[in-house]
Amino acid sequence: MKRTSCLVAVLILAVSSVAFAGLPPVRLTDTCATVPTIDTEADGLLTLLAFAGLGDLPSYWTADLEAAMTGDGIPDSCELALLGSALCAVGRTPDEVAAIAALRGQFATNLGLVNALLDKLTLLIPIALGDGDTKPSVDVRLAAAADIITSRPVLMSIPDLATAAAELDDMAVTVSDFLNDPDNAMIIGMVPGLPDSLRGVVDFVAGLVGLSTEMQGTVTDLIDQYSGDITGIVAQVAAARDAFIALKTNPAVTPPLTADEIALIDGMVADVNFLIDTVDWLLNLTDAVAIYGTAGKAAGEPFSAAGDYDGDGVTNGAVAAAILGETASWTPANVQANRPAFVAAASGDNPFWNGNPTLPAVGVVGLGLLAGIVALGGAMSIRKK
Ligand SMILES: [Ca+2]
Ligand SMILES: [Ca+2]
Repeated sequence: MKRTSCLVAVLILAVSSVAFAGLPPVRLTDTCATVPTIDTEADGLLTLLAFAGLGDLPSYWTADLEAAMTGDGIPDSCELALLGSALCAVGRTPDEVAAIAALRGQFATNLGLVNALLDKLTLLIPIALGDGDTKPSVDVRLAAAADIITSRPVLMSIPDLATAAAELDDMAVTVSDFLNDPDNAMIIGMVPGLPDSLRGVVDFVAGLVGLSTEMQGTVTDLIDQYSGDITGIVAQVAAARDAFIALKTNPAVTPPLTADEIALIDGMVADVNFLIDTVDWLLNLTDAVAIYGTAGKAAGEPFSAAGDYDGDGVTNGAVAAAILGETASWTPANVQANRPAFVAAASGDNPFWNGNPTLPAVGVVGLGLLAGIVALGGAMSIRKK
Protein backbone atom coordinates (compact mmCIF):
# COMPACT_ATOMS: atom_id res chain seq x y z
CA MET A 1 0.00 0.00 0.00
CA LYS A 2 2.67 2.45 1.00
CA ARG A 3 4.71 1.66 -2.13
CA THR A 4 1.67 2.15 -4.36
CA SER A 5 1.02 5.63 -2.92
CA CYS A 6 4.63 6.54 -3.58
CA LEU A 7 4.36 5.33 -7.17
CA VAL A 8 1.24 7.43 -7.77
CA ALA A 9 2.94 10.49 -6.28
CA VAL A 10 6.02 9.97 -8.49
CA LEU A 11 3.86 9.56 -11.58
CA ILE A 12 1.91 12.73 -10.87
CA LEU A 13 5.12 14.67 -10.25
CA ALA A 14 6.64 13.36 -13.47
CA VAL A 15 3.77 14.60 -15.63
CA SER A 16 2.84 17.78 -13.78
CA SER A 17 3.54 20.93 -15.76
CA VAL A 18 6.60 23.08 -15.35
CA ALA A 19 5.60 26.58 -16.45
CA PHE A 20 7.71 27.81 -19.35
CA ALA A 21 8.63 31.45 -18.88
CA GLY A 22 5.83 31.61 -16.31
CA LEU A 23 3.03 31.06 -18.82
CA PRO A 24 0.17 29.31 -17.00
CA PRO A 25 -1.74 26.17 -17.99
CA VAL A 26 -4.88 27.27 -19.84
CA ARG A 27 -8.01 25.79 -21.32
CA LEU A 28 -10.40 26.98 -23.97
CA THR A 29 -13.47 28.29 -22.14
CA ASP A 30 -16.60 30.18 -23.08
CA THR A 31 -15.78 32.89 -20.57
CA CYS A 32 -12.80 34.15 -22.57
CA ALA A 33 -13.97 36.41 -25.41
CA THR A 34 -10.56 36.62 -27.08
CA VAL A 35 -10.64 33.30 -28.93
CA PRO A 36 -14.25 33.63 -30.23
CA THR A 37 -13.36 37.17 -31.35
CA ILE A 38 -10.31 35.91 -33.25
CA ASP A 39 -12.35 33.05 -34.78
CA THR A 40 -15.12 35.39 -35.94
CA GLU A 41 -12.62 37.86 -37.38
CA ALA A 42 -10.76 35.12 -39.27
CA ASP A 43 -14.04 33.99 -40.80
CA GLY A 44 -14.85 37.57 -41.72
CA LEU A 45 -11.48 38.10 -43.38
CA LEU A 46 -11.81 34.92 -45.45
CA THR A 47 -15.27 36.04 -46.55
CA LEU A 48 -13.89 39.44 -47.52
CA LEU A 49 -10.99 37.88 -49.48
CA ALA A 50 -13.34 35.46 -51.24
CA PHE A 51 -15.61 38.38 -52.14
CA ALA A 52 -12.58 40.22 -53.54
CA GLY A 53 -12.10 37.32 -55.95
CA LEU A 54 -9.23 35.47 -54.29
CA GLY A 55 -10.00 31.83 -54.98
CA ASP A 56 -8.64 28.65 -53.37
CA LEU A 57 -8.58 29.99 -49.83
CA PRO A 58 -7.84 27.50 -47.07
CA SER A 59 -10.37 26.92 -44.30
CA TYR A 60 -9.48 28.95 -41.21
CA TRP A 61 -9.60 25.75 -39.17
CA THR A 62 -6.94 23.90 -41.16
CA ALA A 63 -4.84 26.83 -42.41
CA ASP A 64 -1.15 26.35 -41.56
CA LEU A 65 0.68 29.34 -42.93
CA GLU A 66 4.15 29.45 -41.36
CA ALA A 67 7.37 29.44 -43.36
CA ALA A 68 5.97 30.83 -46.61
CA MET A 69 2.75 28.83 -46.17
CA THR A 70 4.41 25.42 -45.90
CA GLY A 71 3.14 25.33 -42.32
CA ASP A 72 4.62 24.12 -39.04
CA GLY A 73 2.36 21.11 -38.41
CA ILE A 74 -0.08 22.88 -36.09
CA PRO A 75 -3.27 24.44 -37.48
CA ASP A 76 -2.96 28.19 -36.96
CA SER A 77 -6.47 28.18 -35.44
CA CYS A 78 -5.07 25.96 -32.65
CA GLU A 79 -2.01 28.14 -32.08
CA LEU A 80 -4.29 31.18 -31.93
CA ALA A 81 -6.56 29.40 -29.45
CA LEU A 82 -3.55 28.70 -27.21
CA LEU A 83 -2.47 32.34 -27.47
CA GLY A 84 -5.99 33.71 -26.95
CA SER A 85 -6.51 31.51 -23.90
CA ALA A 86 -3.17 32.64 -22.42
CA LEU A 87 -4.12 36.29 -23.03
CA CYS A 88 -7.29 35.64 -21.01
CA ALA A 89 -5.60 33.71 -18.24
CA VAL A 90 -5.37 34.79 -14.60
CA GLY A 91 -1.98 34.10 -13.05
CA ARG A 92 -1.71 32.02 -9.87
CA THR A 93 1.85 33.13 -9.02
CA PRO A 94 3.75 36.42 -9.44
CA ASP A 95 5.70 34.79 -12.32
CA GLU A 96 2.49 33.86 -14.12
CA VAL A 97 0.95 37.29 -13.53
CA ALA A 98 4.10 38.90 -14.98
CA ALA A 99 4.19 36.53 -17.96
CA ILE A 100 0.53 37.21 -18.80
CA ALA A 101 1.03 40.97 -18.45
CA ALA A 102 4.07 40.78 -20.78
CA LEU A 103 2.05 38.74 -23.28
CA ARG A 104 -0.77 41.30 -23.24
CA GLY A 105 1.82 44.05 -23.78
CA GLN A 106 3.10 42.20 -26.85
CA PHE A 107 -0.45 41.80 -28.17
CA ALA A 108 -1.00 45.55 -27.70
CA THR A 109 2.24 46.25 -29.60
CA ASN A 110 1.13 44.10 -32.54
CA LEU A 111 -2.40 45.58 -32.48
CA GLY A 112 -0.75 49.02 -32.63
CA LEU A 113 1.27 47.99 -35.70
CA VAL A 114 -1.78 46.59 -37.51
CA ASN A 115 -3.77 49.74 -36.72
CA ALA A 116 -0.87 51.94 -37.87
CA LEU A 117 -0.81 50.02 -41.15
CA LEU A 118 -4.53 50.68 -41.61
CA ASP A 119 -4.04 54.38 -40.74
CA LYS A 120 -1.46 54.60 -43.52
CA LEU A 121 -3.71 52.72 -45.93
CA THR A 122 -6.52 55.15 -45.11
CA LEU A 123 -4.24 58.03 -46.16
CA LEU A 124 -2.93 56.27 -49.29
CA ILE A 125 -6.34 55.55 -50.80
CA PRO A 126 -7.30 59.18 -51.58
CA ILE A 127 -3.80 59.71 -53.01
CA ALA A 128 -4.59 57.01 -55.57
CA LEU A 129 -8.32 57.49 -56.09
CA GLY A 130 -8.70 61.20 -55.29
CA ASP A 131 -10.75 62.59 -52.45
CA GLY A 132 -13.84 63.41 -54.51
CA ASP A 133 -13.29 67.07 -53.69
CA THR A 134 -10.09 69.05 -54.34
CA LYS A 135 -7.78 66.13 -55.09
CA PRO A 136 -8.30 64.38 -58.45
CA SER A 137 -7.30 60.74 -58.90
CA VAL A 138 -3.64 60.01 -59.52
CA ASP A 139 -4.00 59.48 -63.30
CA VAL A 140 -5.38 63.00 -63.71
CA ARG A 141 -2.55 64.47 -61.67
CA LEU A 142 0.10 62.52 -63.57
CA ALA A 143 -1.28 63.83 -66.86
CA ALA A 144 -1.32 67.39 -65.48
CA ALA A 145 2.29 67.00 -64.34
CA ALA A 146 3.27 65.85 -67.86
CA ASP A 147 1.50 68.94 -69.26
CA ILE A 148 3.80 71.21 -67.22
CA ILE A 149 6.65 69.93 -69.39
CA THR A 150 4.91 69.38 -72.75
CA SER A 151 3.40 72.89 -72.74
CA ARG A 152 6.89 74.49 -72.60
CA PRO A 153 9.17 74.12 -75.64
CA VAL A 154 12.17 75.10 -73.52
CA LEU A 155 11.59 72.02 -71.32
CA MET A 156 10.73 69.70 -74.21
CA SER A 157 14.08 70.60 -75.81
CA ILE A 158 15.80 68.77 -72.93
CA PRO A 159 15.73 65.06 -73.95
CA ASP A 160 15.52 63.72 -70.37
CA LEU A 161 12.55 65.93 -69.56
CA ALA A 162 10.80 65.08 -72.84
CA THR A 163 11.26 61.39 -71.99
CA ALA A 164 9.99 61.98 -68.44
CA ALA A 165 6.89 63.73 -69.80
CA ALA A 166 6.19 60.82 -72.16
CA GLU A 167 6.60 58.35 -69.27
CA LEU A 168 4.25 60.33 -67.05
CA ASP A 169 1.66 60.36 -69.82
CA ASP A 170 2.08 56.61 -70.31
CA MET A 171 1.63 56.02 -66.58
CA ALA A 172 -1.45 58.28 -66.56
CA VAL A 173 -3.01 56.24 -69.38
CA THR A 174 -2.19 52.89 -67.71
CA VAL A 175 -3.66 53.99 -64.38
CA SER A 176 -6.68 55.58 -66.03
CA ASP A 177 -7.38 52.41 -68.05
CA PHE A 178 -7.20 50.35 -64.86
CA LEU A 179 -9.41 52.70 -62.85
CA ASN A 180 -12.03 52.96 -65.59
CA ASP A 181 -12.12 49.31 -66.63
CA PRO A 182 -15.65 48.05 -65.84
CA ASP A 183 -14.10 44.68 -64.83
CA ASN A 184 -12.30 46.45 -61.97
CA ALA A 185 -15.29 48.52 -60.89
CA MET A 186 -16.34 46.19 -58.08
CA ILE A 187 -12.90 45.83 -56.51
CA ILE A 188 -12.13 49.56 -56.85
CA GLY A 189 -15.52 50.31 -55.32
CA MET A 190 -14.52 48.23 -52.29
CA VAL A 191 -11.20 50.01 -51.77
CA PRO A 192 -12.41 53.14 -49.89
CA GLY A 193 -14.22 50.94 -47.36
CA LEU A 194 -11.29 48.54 -47.02
CA PRO A 195 -9.54 50.11 -44.01
CA ASP A 196 -12.79 50.06 -42.02
CA SER A 197 -13.49 46.46 -43.04
CA LEU A 198 -9.98 45.49 -42.00
CA ARG A 199 -10.39 47.27 -38.64
CA GLY A 200 -12.82 44.45 -37.90
CA VAL A 201 -10.10 41.78 -38.12
CA VAL A 202 -7.20 43.40 -36.25
CA ASP A 203 -7.18 40.95 -33.32
CA PHE A 204 -6.86 37.99 -35.67
CA VAL A 205 -4.05 39.61 -37.67
CA ALA A 206 -2.20 40.87 -34.57
CA GLY A 207 -2.43 37.39 -33.05
CA LEU A 208 -1.35 35.56 -36.19
CA VAL A 209 1.71 37.63 -37.13
CA GLY A 210 3.31 37.26 -33.68
CA LEU A 211 2.87 33.49 -33.27
CA SER A 212 6.45 32.68 -34.25
CA THR A 213 9.46 33.72 -36.30
CA GLU A 214 8.26 31.18 -38.89
CA MET A 215 4.92 33.00 -39.20
CA GLN A 216 6.78 36.28 -39.43
CA GLY A 217 8.73 34.68 -42.30
CA THR A 218 5.47 34.18 -44.22
CA VAL A 219 4.67 37.89 -43.91
CA THR A 220 8.23 38.88 -44.85
CA ASP A 221 8.08 36.58 -47.90
CA LEU A 222 4.82 38.16 -48.97
CA ILE A 223 6.33 41.65 -48.70
CA ASP A 224 9.58 40.52 -50.37
CA GLN A 225 7.69 39.23 -53.42
CA TYR A 226 6.76 42.81 -54.22
CA SER A 227 9.53 44.75 -52.54
CA GLY A 228 11.82 44.69 -55.60
CA ASP A 229 9.10 46.23 -57.77
CA ILE A 230 8.06 48.64 -55.03
CA THR A 231 11.61 49.92 -54.38
CA GLY A 232 12.13 50.36 -58.13
CA ILE A 233 8.94 52.39 -58.46
CA VAL A 234 9.81 54.44 -55.37
CA ALA A 235 13.23 55.34 -56.83
CA GLN A 236 11.61 56.51 -60.09
CA VAL A 237 8.95 58.47 -58.26
CA ALA A 238 11.57 60.13 -56.03
CA ALA A 239 13.61 61.15 -59.10
CA ALA A 240 10.51 62.66 -60.74
CA ARG A 241 9.70 64.50 -57.51
CA ASP A 242 13.19 66.05 -57.38
CA ALA A 243 13.01 67.08 -61.03
CA PHE A 244 9.71 68.89 -60.45
CA ILE A 245 11.01 70.59 -57.30
CA ALA A 246 13.92 71.93 -59.39
CA LEU A 247 11.54 73.22 -62.10
CA LYS A 248 9.64 75.34 -59.57
CA THR A 249 12.58 77.66 -58.99
CA ASN A 250 14.53 77.37 -62.25
CA PRO A 251 14.58 80.88 -63.88
CA ALA A 252 15.09 79.31 -67.32
CA VAL A 253 11.57 77.83 -67.21
CA THR A 254 9.39 79.98 -69.47
CA PRO A 255 6.66 80.81 -69.05
CA PRO A 256 7.18 80.53 -65.28
CA LEU A 257 5.05 77.99 -63.47
CA THR A 258 1.54 79.17 -62.59
CA ALA A 259 0.20 79.12 -59.04
CA ASP A 260 -1.98 76.09 -59.96
CA GLU A 261 1.02 74.23 -61.35
CA ILE A 262 3.05 74.98 -58.24
CA ALA A 263 0.14 73.80 -56.06
CA LEU A 264 -0.07 70.59 -58.11
CA ILE A 265 3.67 69.97 -57.68
CA ASP A 266 3.57 70.76 -53.94
CA GLY A 267 0.62 68.42 -53.44
CA MET A 268 2.27 65.62 -55.36
CA VAL A 269 5.61 66.12 -53.56
CA ALA A 270 3.84 65.80 -50.19
CA ASP A 271 2.06 62.64 -51.35
CA VAL A 272 5.25 61.16 -52.80
CA ASN A 273 7.09 61.81 -49.54
CA PHE A 274 4.31 60.08 -47.62
CA LEU A 275 4.41 57.15 -50.05
CA ILE A 276 8.19 56.78 -49.69
CA ASP A 277 8.00 56.90 -45.88
CA THR A 278 5.18 54.35 -45.88
CA VAL A 279 7.05 51.93 -48.14
CA ASP A 280 10.13 52.24 -45.94
CA TRP A 281 8.00 51.59 -42.84
CA LEU A 282 6.29 48.62 -44.51
CA LEU A 283 9.57 46.99 -45.56
CA ASN A 284 10.73 47.10 -41.93
CA LEU A 285 7.36 46.22 -40.44
CA THR A 286 7.97 42.56 -39.64
CA ASP A 287 11.06 43.42 -37.59
CA ALA A 288 8.80 45.46 -35.30
CA VAL A 289 6.35 42.58 -34.70
CA ALA A 290 6.58 41.10 -31.18
CA ILE A 291 6.89 37.31 -31.03
CA TYR A 292 4.63 36.07 -28.24
CA GLY A 293 6.30 34.70 -25.16
CA THR A 294 9.86 35.64 -26.13
CA ALA A 295 11.87 38.79 -25.62
CA GLY A 296 13.04 38.78 -29.25
CA LYS A 297 13.43 35.98 -31.73
CA ALA A 298 14.35 32.63 -30.26
CA ALA A 299 14.48 28.95 -31.00
CA GLY A 300 11.44 27.16 -29.62
CA GLU A 301 9.16 30.16 -29.20
CA PRO A 302 6.36 29.01 -26.83
CA PHE A 303 3.49 29.24 -29.35
CA SER A 304 5.41 27.68 -32.24
CA ALA A 305 5.55 24.01 -33.26
CA ALA A 306 9.18 23.67 -32.15
CA GLY A 307 8.26 25.38 -28.87
CA ASP A 308 7.26 23.67 -25.65
CA TYR A 309 4.72 25.99 -23.98
CA ASP A 310 4.54 24.04 -20.72
CA GLY A 311 8.18 22.92 -20.68
CA ASP A 312 7.34 19.23 -20.23
CA GLY A 313 9.78 18.12 -22.93
CA VAL A 314 7.04 17.49 -25.52
CA THR A 315 6.94 20.17 -28.21
CA ASN A 316 3.66 21.82 -29.18
CA GLY A 317 4.13 20.25 -32.62
CA ALA A 318 4.33 16.76 -31.10
CA VAL A 319 1.18 17.46 -29.06
CA ALA A 320 -0.64 18.56 -32.22
CA ALA A 321 0.54 15.50 -34.16
CA ALA A 322 -0.66 13.16 -31.39
CA ILE A 323 -4.05 14.86 -30.93
CA LEU A 324 -4.86 16.11 -34.44
CA GLY A 325 -2.87 13.68 -36.59
CA GLU A 326 -0.68 14.61 -39.52
CA THR A 327 -1.50 17.63 -41.67
CA ALA A 328 -3.02 15.53 -44.47
CA SER A 329 -5.64 14.10 -42.12
CA TRP A 330 -6.93 17.45 -40.84
CA THR A 331 -10.48 18.48 -41.62
CA PRO A 332 -12.15 21.68 -40.40
CA ALA A 333 -14.51 19.55 -38.29
CA ASN A 334 -11.87 17.44 -36.54
CA VAL A 335 -9.59 20.40 -35.88
CA GLN A 336 -12.48 22.38 -34.40
CA ALA A 337 -13.57 19.40 -32.29
CA ASN A 338 -10.07 18.61 -30.98
CA ARG A 339 -8.83 22.15 -30.50
CA PRO A 340 -9.79 22.37 -26.79
CA ALA A 341 -7.86 19.13 -26.19
CA PHE A 342 -4.80 20.59 -27.94
CA VAL A 343 -4.91 23.79 -25.87
CA ALA A 344 -5.21 21.89 -22.58
CA ALA A 345 -2.49 19.37 -23.52
CA ALA A 346 0.02 21.85 -24.95
CA SER A 347 -0.37 24.29 -22.05
CA GLY A 348 -0.10 21.67 -19.30
CA ASP A 349 -3.71 22.05 -18.16
CA ASN A 350 -4.29 18.36 -18.86
CA PRO A 351 -1.07 16.36 -18.38
CA PHE A 352 -3.01 13.12 -18.86
CA TRP A 353 -3.91 13.81 -22.48
CA ASN A 354 -4.23 10.80 -24.70
CA GLY A 355 -0.92 10.20 -26.50
CA ASN A 356 1.30 12.06 -24.04
CA PRO A 357 4.70 10.34 -24.41
CA THR A 358 5.77 11.47 -20.91
CA LEU A 359 3.12 9.22 -19.42
CA PRO A 360 4.26 5.62 -18.77
CA ALA A 361 2.94 3.02 -21.20
CA VAL A 362 0.10 2.12 -18.80
CA GLY A 363 -1.22 5.62 -19.48
CA VAL A 364 -4.53 6.90 -18.25
CA VAL A 365 -6.06 3.44 -17.88
CA GLY A 366 -3.12 2.33 -15.74
CA LEU A 367 -3.40 5.40 -13.55
CA GLY A 368 -7.07 4.65 -13.06
CA LEU A 369 -6.20 1.10 -12.01
CA LEU A 370 -3.55 2.42 -9.61
CA ALA A 371 -6.04 4.81 -8.10
CA GLY A 372 -8.40 1.85 -7.67
CA ILE A 373 -5.66 -0.17 -5.97
CA VAL A 374 -4.91 2.76 -3.66
CA ALA A 375 -8.58 3.02 -2.71
CA LEU A 376 -8.84 -0.73 -2.30
CA GLY A 377 -5.67 -0.77 -0.19
CA GLY A 378 -7.06 2.05 1.95
CA ALA A 379 -10.31 0.17 2.50
CA MET A 380 -8.44 -2.99 3.35
CA SER A 381 -6.15 -1.24 5.81
CA ILE A 382 -9.19 0.35 7.49
CA ARG A 383 -10.83 -3.09 7.71
CA LYS A 384 -7.71 -4.59 9.27
CA LYS A 385 -7.89 -2.17 12.16
CA1 LIG B 1 0.66 26.70 -37.93
CA1 LIG C 1 4.82 20.60 -24.01
